[in-house]
Amino acid sequence: MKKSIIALILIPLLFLTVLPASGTAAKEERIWQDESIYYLLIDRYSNRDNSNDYDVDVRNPERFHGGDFKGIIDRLDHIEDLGFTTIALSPVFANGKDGYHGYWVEDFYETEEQFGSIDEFKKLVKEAHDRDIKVMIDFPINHVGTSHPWVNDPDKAEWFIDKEPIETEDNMNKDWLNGLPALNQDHPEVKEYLIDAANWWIDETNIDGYRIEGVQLASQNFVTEFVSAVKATKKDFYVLGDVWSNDPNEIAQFESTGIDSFADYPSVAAMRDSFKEPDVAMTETLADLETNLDTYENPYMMARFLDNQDMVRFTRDMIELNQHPGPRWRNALTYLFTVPGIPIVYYASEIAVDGGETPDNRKQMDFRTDKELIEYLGQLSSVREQLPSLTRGTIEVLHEEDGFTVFKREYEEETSVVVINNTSGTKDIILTADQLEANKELRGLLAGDLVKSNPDEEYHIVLDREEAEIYVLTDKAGFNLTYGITLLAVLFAFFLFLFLAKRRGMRNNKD
Ligand SMILES: [Ca+2]
Ligand SMILES: [Ca+2]
Repeated sequence: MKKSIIALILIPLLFLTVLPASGTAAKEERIWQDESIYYLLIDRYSNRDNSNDYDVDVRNPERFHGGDFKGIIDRLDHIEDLGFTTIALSPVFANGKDGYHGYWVEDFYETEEQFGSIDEFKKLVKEAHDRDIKVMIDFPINHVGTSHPWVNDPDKAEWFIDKEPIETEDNMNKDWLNGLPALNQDHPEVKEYLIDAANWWIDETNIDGYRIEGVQLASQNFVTEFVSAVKATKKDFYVLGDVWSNDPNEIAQFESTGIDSFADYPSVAAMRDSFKEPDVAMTETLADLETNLDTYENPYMMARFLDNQDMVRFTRDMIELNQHPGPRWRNALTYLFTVPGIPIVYYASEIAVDGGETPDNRKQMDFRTDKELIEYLGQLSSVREQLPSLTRGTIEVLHEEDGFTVFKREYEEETSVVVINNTSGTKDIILTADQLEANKELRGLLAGDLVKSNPDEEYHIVLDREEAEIYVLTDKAGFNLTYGITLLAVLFAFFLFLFLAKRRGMRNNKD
């Protein structure tokens, strides 16, 4: 029959019109610079086993609150919803009394009994891996707790540099290090012990990385040997270093140790200033970005963050200015997730938790609050995962004015454009053919905005106050769409004609 022949021709044509347009780079194997890290304090995250709450006082911020490995396992859904690809944990090792933060180690071969058993920890790693989430832990290389048996062992006197308080930079607030015995890492037995223990945890539990605090306090020969040893133990093993400095040149000096990533302390202050309120020029923040690209050997591996367990929480900056934290965090996170570098988000950022100086910045996680930021982070993570240009691409700032920022990322065939309107009014911008390839379209992946290049080969982007959008440049679907609509109209007219003809025929028969 004529009707079915036409349908057979038309239907495949219709399908062709809805095929996705090209423009995104081919999916490649995940590398560390593609990761996004969620850092949490085990004790403050989730308590799902009361049988290990031996010395807990939830009203005292300087004591254990009861969080454990089982609690984290039960919250893996939450972390997966946020889209993080790596979880970083505070130290898991057995600690002395009130060592809730994990830095008062008394045994490098045992888990802290209040966090759970090593089997529970292994289960946590396995369940995270089953969800394609990596797990890294803090490995304290510089100090042990005062209750560590070595401290009072006369045979181990040379294992320590001294037992005097360690002076640290005041602004970094490393209070728990003060008074801790410092290890003599150049002593061959100490070096061997720490490296053996680090390798043992990798072999035993299959973790994916270590975070090292206070790299600048350590023997650099030791750090170099430590890093090369752990990297030889597991393929793609990752080491993140914390150098407490606001000077990029000082941090860059430690790149020769082989550490993969460094916490980007120098960028934090300007970034917080840029996003704690609207209408602030991004000049300094964008200059920091440029400095990173110029200074570091691996700028794309710099670990970028807005706050951590040693800082006043970012939310506090907003509250002090009577700003609503939601939009502030959304814009800041959009920036953090779309510029070169690995984002590290400190737990409870997703609920915009407030907190002052340590230990007030280590509050108990609350899972029963507002979901707004949680959903946004999930979306942001998914866009970052979809677009390799955001983690691997070049960056070019196209526009910046008082918090309205537009930048372009390019990787292989993929071009993305990030627009952040961190101002108190609607903003628009015209991107010209010399900034962006003409005759294509920009597809927004956060809010679903669509911008086509106009007859003058320009893209006119309009964004509401405090909103952000991440666009990917794709071939115009416009022609296909019009074609599809036309085909649908033709089909509809055809069937309508058949229907009317049939009805007319029936009527004629009746007559
Ligand atoms: Ca517990
Ligand atoms: Ca203990």
